[in-house]
Amino acid sequence: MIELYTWTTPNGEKPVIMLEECKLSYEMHLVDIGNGEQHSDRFKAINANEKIPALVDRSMGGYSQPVFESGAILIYLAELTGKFLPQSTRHRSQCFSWVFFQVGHTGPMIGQYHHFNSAAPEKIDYAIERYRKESRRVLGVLDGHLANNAYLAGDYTIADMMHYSWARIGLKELAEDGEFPSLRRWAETIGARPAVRLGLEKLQTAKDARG
Ligand SMILES: N[C@@H](CCC(=O)N[C@@H](CS)C(=O)NCC(=O)O)C(=O)O
Repeated sequence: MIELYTWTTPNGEKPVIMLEECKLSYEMHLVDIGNGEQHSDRFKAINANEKIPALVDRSMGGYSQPVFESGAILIYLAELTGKFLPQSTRHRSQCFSWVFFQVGHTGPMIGQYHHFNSAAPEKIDYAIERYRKESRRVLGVLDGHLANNAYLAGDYTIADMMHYSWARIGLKELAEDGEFPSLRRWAETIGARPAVRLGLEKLQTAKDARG
């Protein structure tokens, strides 16, 4: 059985989407990061970095496989199932380029923008402007690529799953009406996928059940 440790955040949504896309059975364990549950000894044993998401695969026979970092989790599941990761080195490396672009740029820039603009106790104009500008640049990079491509790396892959939740937030918080049209078209396509809808619904239902 696969155990997923997650929460209702953009990084936490990615593995739920992938698990649903792969039709794998899994147990969802919510880790309320607002309450500091990511710092518990039990969770630290799974992810020493004390952040969601993390996964433990107990279906490996003699041992349990812990995996942390959303990118590593999606690659693990793609290798396990043979799905959503191209086979050829050429196409696989394109997919990894966009996966790592998400890990290094899309997530951190939009995440920092969101933090400084909406959560920080003090308004620091320099930080807000720095991350606003860089986030918008990243949204532009994605939009430019998607103007000529249906998905980020050939067919629908883990690169798209890595980006979906962050793109949704970026478009909501950082884009003017009608801006980044190709990214919007792509986000609507991904958001309409039954597995994406089901995964996000399950995650929200699990959180609501916690009260
Ligand atoms: N690069 C990591 C980022 C993970 C991350 O930042 N998780 C956040 C939630 S989206 C978290 O656990 N925050 C709690 C904390 O920082 O204490 C990944 O992609 O998995």
